[in-house]
Amino acid sequence: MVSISRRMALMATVAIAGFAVTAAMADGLPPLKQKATYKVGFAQTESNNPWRLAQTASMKDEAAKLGWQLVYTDAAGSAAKQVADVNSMIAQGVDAIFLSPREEKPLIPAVMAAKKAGIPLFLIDRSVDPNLAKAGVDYVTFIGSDFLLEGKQAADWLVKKVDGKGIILEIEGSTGSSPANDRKKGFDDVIAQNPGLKIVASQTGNFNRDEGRKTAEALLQAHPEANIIFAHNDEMAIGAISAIEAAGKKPGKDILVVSIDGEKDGLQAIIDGKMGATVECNPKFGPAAYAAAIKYSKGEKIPATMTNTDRFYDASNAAASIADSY
Ligand code: GYE
Repeated sequence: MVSISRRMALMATVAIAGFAVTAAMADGLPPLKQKATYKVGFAQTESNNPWRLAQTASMKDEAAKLGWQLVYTDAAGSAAKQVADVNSMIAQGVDAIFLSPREEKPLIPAVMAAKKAGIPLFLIDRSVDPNLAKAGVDYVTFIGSDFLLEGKQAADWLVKKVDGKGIILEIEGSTGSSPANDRKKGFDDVIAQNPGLKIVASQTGNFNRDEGRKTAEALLQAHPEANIIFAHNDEMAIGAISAIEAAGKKPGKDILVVSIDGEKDGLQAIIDGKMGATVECNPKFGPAAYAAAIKYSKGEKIPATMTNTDRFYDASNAAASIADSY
């Protein structure tokens, strides 16, 4: 009750003063002033894989095209550092913040600090716990892929490919991150509906190649009967392919590999017959991220979620797609 009447009072004051009521004001989000140029922050999670490098390049290139100043930080895989990075952007007085939150819960304080400081924040690529911070209320919007759908698409492909039968090892992304949580749920839910398929182990490989390789190595030893590996990203899938080969087995033959991202090395693994398929997760956020900020500055209503449309790669299109991959 209190918040509704306060909101109405605010809207009434704004109307009396003769200003346009922007979506931002009505929703309690900090507005973004219309300016010829901006100083914005991009808080990256880490830079240890091609996906991250492609994302950073896209954010930097697009800022340069627009003539905006970009304050760039790299949390080097630490959620605590990423919170500190966002606080430092706030202290530097940026106009808006683009955040790829490493994990769903630890980045909540960063989202809330930006809101409190009156700086609009846009989540790109990863999200935060929706029970603790709300899109359109605590931050402007989430722009990214549908991770549940990615997991589901990987599983659907597999079910068809192996005719509903197989023993699966799952290599998860960084623990507590939204893509790891949702890809697992999307994948596991489909597998649970197929009694001939069984996930015998599921462990993190932290979204990187070497940890993916080590996790695959341990799981292959513990479960020599496994004939399928689902990895939450291509880097870990490629690590797993090395582990399969080191165990004296043939990736793509003895063990089917399916993953997510669509990076160059992933597509090459498909071309080489070592990986079956990968669901695209596009890292090139620059154009969509800054376009959303410009729209927002004009007081236009921004949807709480802006979902990227991604492709699916297998042997039928990997070769044709590799040139514009990263
Ligand atoms: O799949 C992975 C990266 O957050 C969607 O993180 C992203 C994931 C992507 O490190 O390769």
